[in-house]
Amino acid sequence: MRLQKNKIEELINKIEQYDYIAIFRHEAPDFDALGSQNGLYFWLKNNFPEKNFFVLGDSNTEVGKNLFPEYPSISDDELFSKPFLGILLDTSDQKRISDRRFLKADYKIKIDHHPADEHFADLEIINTSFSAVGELLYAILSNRIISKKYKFNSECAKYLYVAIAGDTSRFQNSNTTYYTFVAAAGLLKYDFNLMNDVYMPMYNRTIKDLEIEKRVMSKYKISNGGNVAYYHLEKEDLQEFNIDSDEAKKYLSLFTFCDEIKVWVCFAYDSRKNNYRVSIRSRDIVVNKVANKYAGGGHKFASGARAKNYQETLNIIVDLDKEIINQGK
Ligand SMILES: [Mn+2]
Repeated sequence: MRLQKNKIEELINKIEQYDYIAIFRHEAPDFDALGSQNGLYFWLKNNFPEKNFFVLGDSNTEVGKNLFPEYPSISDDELFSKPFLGILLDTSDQKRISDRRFLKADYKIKIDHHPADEHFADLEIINTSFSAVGELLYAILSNRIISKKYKFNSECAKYLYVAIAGDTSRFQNSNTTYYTFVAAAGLLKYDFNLMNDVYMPMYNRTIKDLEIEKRVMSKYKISNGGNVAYYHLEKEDLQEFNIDSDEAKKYLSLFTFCDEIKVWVCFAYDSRKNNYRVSIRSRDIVVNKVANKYAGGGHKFASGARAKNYQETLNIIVDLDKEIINQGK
């Protein structure tokens, strides 16, 4: 059973019960976090026009700049002094939830596809077999319990599609399943244009991007073991191109299809935290064990971590080389 009926019933009961509903997601959001958040928002707004919905989280993100609406910041009076339902998306551990005021929610519902180490919501709908929370939300909202009473709309469909395309790297990653395509097919029944409304705003490239790619290509190194490619984007690089450490990892996709490279890593200097943001990708090497060792975690083939300094970034590469041998690859 992919979805538990009683949990879907509980979810819709709570949505019906509360007049104030706030949707949260993780910090440094990706397309799944923002896509599922916006998708759910437009679904709720369309089906419950009389209720008040709030989209929360840091707004200083470059991800999908022209794709997602800007939301006004929310004062304590507007929402947080009232009993509200908090819906938490795409976040396995509560310290990564953007906007700490989720703690004030009267009732918390977590909807996620990451393996869960901690439980912090009153209702948790977690299933790691879904490629994206966008796919999980599609399955929930199109389930008969809900769909016999409530409707999808194209705005919601577009954003859930964005969420799925993001977490599967456009249906290329191994997390893509038969059900992922069922969801994508279901969403494409609605009125949005794949190229103009989805892929162009998601992957729009500028000449600056080409210049950063040139920099990454000139800087990347191969590990001593020969299996890991990695690049550092230092403070000066990021300043020169005026990008932050969040954006640096998007150039990892340059390495995806090189079969001599089994794991590829981006180290981006984070001036705010004075350390390196680490992003690790692979096709079939499990990398989240190494990420866990360095204050991180995530999916089996796509993880994030933190390195205290340059030396520690090199230690991570040594660990990944060992891990590849341990896994017999
Ligand atoms: Mn996700």
